[in-house]
Amino acid sequence: MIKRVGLPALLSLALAGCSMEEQPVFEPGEERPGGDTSVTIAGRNSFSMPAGNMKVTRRLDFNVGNSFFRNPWVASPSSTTARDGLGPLFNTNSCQNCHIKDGRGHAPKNNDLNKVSLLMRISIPATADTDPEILIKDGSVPHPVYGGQIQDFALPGSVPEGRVQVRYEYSQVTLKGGETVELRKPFFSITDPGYGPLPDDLMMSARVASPMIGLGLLEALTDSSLLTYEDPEDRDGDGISGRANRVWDHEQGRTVMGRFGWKAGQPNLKQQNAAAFNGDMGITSSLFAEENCSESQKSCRDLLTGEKVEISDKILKKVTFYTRNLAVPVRSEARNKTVLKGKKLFSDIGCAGCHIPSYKTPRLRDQPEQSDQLIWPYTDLLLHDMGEELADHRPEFLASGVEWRTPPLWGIGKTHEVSIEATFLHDGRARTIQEAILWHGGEAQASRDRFVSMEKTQRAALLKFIGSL
Ligand code: HEC
Ligand code: HEC
Ligand SMILES: [Ca+2]
Ligand SMILES: [Ca+2]
Ligand SMILES: [Ca+2]
Repeated sequence: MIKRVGLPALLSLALAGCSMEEQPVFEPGEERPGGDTSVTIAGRNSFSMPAGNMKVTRRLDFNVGNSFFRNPWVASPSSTTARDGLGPLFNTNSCQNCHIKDGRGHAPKNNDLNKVSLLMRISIPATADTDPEILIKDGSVPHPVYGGQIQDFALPGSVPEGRVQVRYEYSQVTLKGGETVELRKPFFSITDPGYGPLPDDLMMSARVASPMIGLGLLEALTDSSLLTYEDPEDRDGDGISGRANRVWDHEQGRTVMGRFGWKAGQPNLKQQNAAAFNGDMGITSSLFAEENCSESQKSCRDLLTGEKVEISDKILKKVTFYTRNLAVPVRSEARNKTVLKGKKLFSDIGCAGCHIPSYKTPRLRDQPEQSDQLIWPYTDLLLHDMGEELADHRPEFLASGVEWRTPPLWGIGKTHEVSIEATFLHDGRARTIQEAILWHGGEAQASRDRFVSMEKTQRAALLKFIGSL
């Protein structure tokens, strides 16, 4: 595993210059980022395969989970009783509409966000009167009428909560050698509010759907293997702190480490999935039995059927099995010389300080696929201050308005094979991997600056390495 580059290491590197340059080395196993779960695959289905080490008998469950992830849910009552209960308020009618081909979503090109694989979380500032219980369990204060998320669709008879609009401002960055890169920064607003005016101090956080591969392996990691990278006071002086989010586990009824979502606001896949069914599709479950419309959203309330659990525990379990077992593709170019050069630069300039290359999963009795695997996700799942430019100014549990969870980079090179429209970063502002790097600020400012001031050939090697993941 590549060690984190501390300040002394960075200094000695700078002093050593080129003369002492070590040879980049291939590490055993790194071509199979998901260990034995990895699969050899390219093209549109790159993110849609079951874990390579899954027994045939378990594939049936994977396929059932897949059908509930992919197929549209419908309004109840309906003859399709296994998949009814959609709405009254919702963002779209299937998981796959946002997680396109099990990959990520994208930001809109034009002004109209409806039918785009992005969602808008909302909240209002906490005050002295805020019930502390709300902050402990929700992580932020929901709007009293609109809740914690804008649902921009509604069943006939009810009304959507609004339309999410975006406008971009463009700027240029000049890299060493004179090449320029255009960046675009999104500015979001909500128009046509369906349930009364929204306050001026509404906090908004636009989020693009994230890719679904390798999630069961990240869930399997022990807290302690991740917490070793926490350094909230930056005691090792490398400019990188990093701390875990602490979020509410609804099943256990206590606060635990957060792992999923762009701010690590969800503790595990079951809860993340149940929250998605409820928040994004209006499907209630034993975990989230309340529909996503508030008391004052009368046209929504009037349509409620009284059905408390629209997705059964049995089906939620299959969907969760599915989301745990989507395979990470094998890296075909992991031994390429330029790729290995880029890999070394990735650690030399500090990228690997947050995008931690590898871990071992523990032995797991009930999850043979994820058990005992050497994995290469390139994340620490911790929160980092990423600077003002990326800030959403909306807290989520311990995550402040400038903090984001380091996203895994495995499979990222296949993003555009899976969906040509896919975009990077939490709000999808980056159209390319290079743009995503150039937006890094805060704790990542120093490594971003070193990327800008590299020779063009070095930058190309670094990008080729990331493209090979
Ligand atoms: C409206 C678009 C949308 C729909 C529909 C949707 N998701 Fe998501 N999904 C997202 C976004 C956005 C995130 C990141 C959420 C965050 O940052 O809090 C996400 C995150 C996730 C994650 C965590 C991924 C990670 O790396 O942390 C899982 C798992 C997931 N969704 C599963 C589902 C399932 C299952 C469904 C269907 C019930 C679903 N999603 C439907 C947009 C969507
Ligand atoms: C201080 C921690 C940190 C460092 C250092 C860092 N990153 Fe990141 N990286 C992040 C976080 C956090 C995000 C997500 C930010 C967001 O979505 O707003 C991210 C996002 C990315 C993405 C986009 C991922 C996606 O799924 O959209 C890429 C690519 C990336 N980083 C590459 C790099 C490279 C290359 C370097 C070195 C030049 C680097 N990172 C250094 C924390 C870091
Ligand atoms: Ca419903
Ligand atoms: Ca809402
Ligand atoms: Ca540090």
